[in-house]
Amino acid sequence: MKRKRGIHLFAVFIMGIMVLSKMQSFGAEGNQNKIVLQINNPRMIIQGKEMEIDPGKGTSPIIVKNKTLLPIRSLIEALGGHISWVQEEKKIVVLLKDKKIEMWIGKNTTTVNSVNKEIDVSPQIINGRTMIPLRYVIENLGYPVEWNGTEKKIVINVDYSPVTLADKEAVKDYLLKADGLKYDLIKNVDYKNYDQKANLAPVTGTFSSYKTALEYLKKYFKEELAIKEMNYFGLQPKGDKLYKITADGDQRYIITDESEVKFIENKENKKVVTVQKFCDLEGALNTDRYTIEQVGTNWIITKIEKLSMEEEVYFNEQTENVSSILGKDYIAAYATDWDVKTAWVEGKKGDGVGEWISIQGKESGLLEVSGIKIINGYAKSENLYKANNRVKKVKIEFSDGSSMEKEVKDSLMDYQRLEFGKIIKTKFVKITILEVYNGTKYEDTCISGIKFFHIQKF
Ligand SMILES: [Ca+2]
Ligand SMILES: [Ca+2]
Repeated sequence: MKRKRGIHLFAVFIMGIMVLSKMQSFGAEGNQNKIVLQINNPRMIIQGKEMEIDPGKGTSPIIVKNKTLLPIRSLIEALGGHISWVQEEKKIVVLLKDKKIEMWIGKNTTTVNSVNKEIDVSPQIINGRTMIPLRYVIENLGYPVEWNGTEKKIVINVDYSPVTLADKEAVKDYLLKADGLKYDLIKNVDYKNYDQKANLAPVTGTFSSYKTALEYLKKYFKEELAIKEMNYFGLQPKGDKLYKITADGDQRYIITDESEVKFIENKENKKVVTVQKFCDLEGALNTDRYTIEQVGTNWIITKIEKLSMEEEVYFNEQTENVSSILGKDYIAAYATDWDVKTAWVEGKKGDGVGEWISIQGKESGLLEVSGIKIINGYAKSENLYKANNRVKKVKIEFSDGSSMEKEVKDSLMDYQRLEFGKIIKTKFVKITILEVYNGTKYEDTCISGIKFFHIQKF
């Protein structure tokens, strides 16, 4: 799902040279996701393509009372929108996606989706051309605008599609759907088989019960696939916990956490709200910050910033050592085999305190690791989970000599995150059992899954 940003840079660079006399630094910023304009320059770059702002007329953007004005038709049309002119009223109507902006020549009142808004510099006719305040229109369409005063350059970020939402609840709902736009595009796809849909981002949502979650999935998949989706991590229907289904590209998963969407910041008379999105791959926290602006009665996502990205990491030619096993069906490799139905089970008499598993790569290879994801206990079924011991506290050791102790929750089928709080470069990760939750039947301490993750901060 990563955009290919580099591909058009060379072409843009060449165009940049062609117009070098006018626009010294156009090329560098004229990338695929941006629109670049400059005061007194009749040309602009739209998503890698250079074109005239006002074809055949040579009109350039100008500044009036600190606001940039220009003929805006080409720009709006290049964005996929439409402009109309109502002669009787001297009215300009801008339409783009679900946005409608009405402006009148010489008037300081406008409407944005039928809500009246004041504008400090009105549209005006200069030298026979209709000049429109750029920032006002673009920002109300939901795109952020940057102004570079030194180069008198305007950069519009069109890296994403602005999303308009009715209210805070809709914002929350949208963010819970993590990949809302893609989801909308593909939800009607008829998946012929399970594997085929694995590369798509199909379904997200939060549900109060297993049943409602399953009903939801059944809208998009055949019943058999919906059940398979629910069982992806061996989850069984269990009580009334909140079921959250979310998706990220090639993986789906179900977790039972509460919603993490929080409105964490309020400023400018509550017009801007910053929200953190958690995009949870087995509990991964790929954190984005969404800036939501309230425009009239609408909430518009105007900015998305990536704060951190988490990915799973593995030792090169990874191997496992353990202090003991219960038998050949409970070997060390079952802790790291990606199968929640298999487990490493220690083989010592008693609860296995002091038993350990060590995971390492080949010889000198260092892994940069930010934490461990662990599936506690024997997760094959709820009964087996309860019957056997789970780890409660572990010691984690690294090849640099450092170590830490971590509590592990007694929680079935979660990839629990044990974060180190920093990146550790290590040749091995050794996990020693310090305390256990006792099983109802056996003194065998089990771990069904261990993965490592690396967090990149931006
Ligand atoms: Ca396993
Ligand atoms: Ca034991």
